[in-house]
Amino acid sequence: MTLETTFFNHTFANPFMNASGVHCMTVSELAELDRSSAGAFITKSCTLTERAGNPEPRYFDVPLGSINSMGLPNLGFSYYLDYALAYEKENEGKQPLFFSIAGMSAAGNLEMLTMIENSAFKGITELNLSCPNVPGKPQLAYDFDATFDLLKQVFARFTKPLGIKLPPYFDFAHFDQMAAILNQFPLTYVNSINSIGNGLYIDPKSDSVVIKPKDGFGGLGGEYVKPTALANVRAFYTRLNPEIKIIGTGGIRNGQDAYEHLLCGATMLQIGTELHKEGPAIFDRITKELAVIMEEKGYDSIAEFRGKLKTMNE
Ligand code: RRO
Repeated sequence: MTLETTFFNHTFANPFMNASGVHCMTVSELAELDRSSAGAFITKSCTLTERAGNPEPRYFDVPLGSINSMGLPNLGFSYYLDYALAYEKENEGKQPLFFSIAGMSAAGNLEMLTMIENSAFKGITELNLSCPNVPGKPQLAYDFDATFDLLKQVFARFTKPLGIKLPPYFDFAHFDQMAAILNQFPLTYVNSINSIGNGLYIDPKSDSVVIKPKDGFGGLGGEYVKPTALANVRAFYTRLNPEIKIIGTGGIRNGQDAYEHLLCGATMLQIGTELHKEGPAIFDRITKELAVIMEEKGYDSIAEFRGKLKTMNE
């Protein structure tokens, strides 16, 4: 029995990764992910220049998940590109690195992509179109025309492997429209979902919000979001060209959650809220739990059940 997963011409030991933003801001956090049992890992979404992000408290664990309004704090594009190039030099032949960018404008994204294109970077770039937390900046992927225009410009200059991080959608019309746009581009993957934007959590004792930015509004993660994440993974798996793989993110806390994302069609799996709660040791626990479920069901590999969700009309 194996959890090995082939994605972008590479066989990863297992499908698990961190979700960008969790445990990946600094070189020392990234080194901990590298030493963990995760099959791969990704850097914090970055901007051209360093950002302090929103005022604290800006991340809060709640009983059914988390709420955050980090506001894109990061150490700047060059910090992560320098790390990525050094990592690749030291780890030739190891699994490719995922590199997340989230420009403050289309021009910022195109500038970072041009620098990645012209660098020696050999890994996979994730373009985050779904940060819900920068005051005054709506999530780009909720604007279908702007998403199409940006991807057109991106693929006119960028030839390395590229995936995009999407927000959750909640209507079949939106799944259809977004899939029709994405199918026009040679994307390596689509990552669904980012946090459910702009939730509001109230502390019952104090009658107060629990994070400071945006009067308490923030992106939801964890148990709250799993059904929405599974729906988005399934909706894109059944609509996108098969060359475009799906990374499933949202509400993965245990082996069963991971198994469900794989049944819906995900190839790689990312963990945010639960990684924040447990630290990188989660990857040991969850790989074992997934292996136990596969054994109970008689599967030797993920490929045997990926995408094979049953519906009631068959
Ligand atoms: O930094 C953040 O506030 C943040 C980002 Br960029 C994102 O993509 N998703 C999220 O929940 N928080």
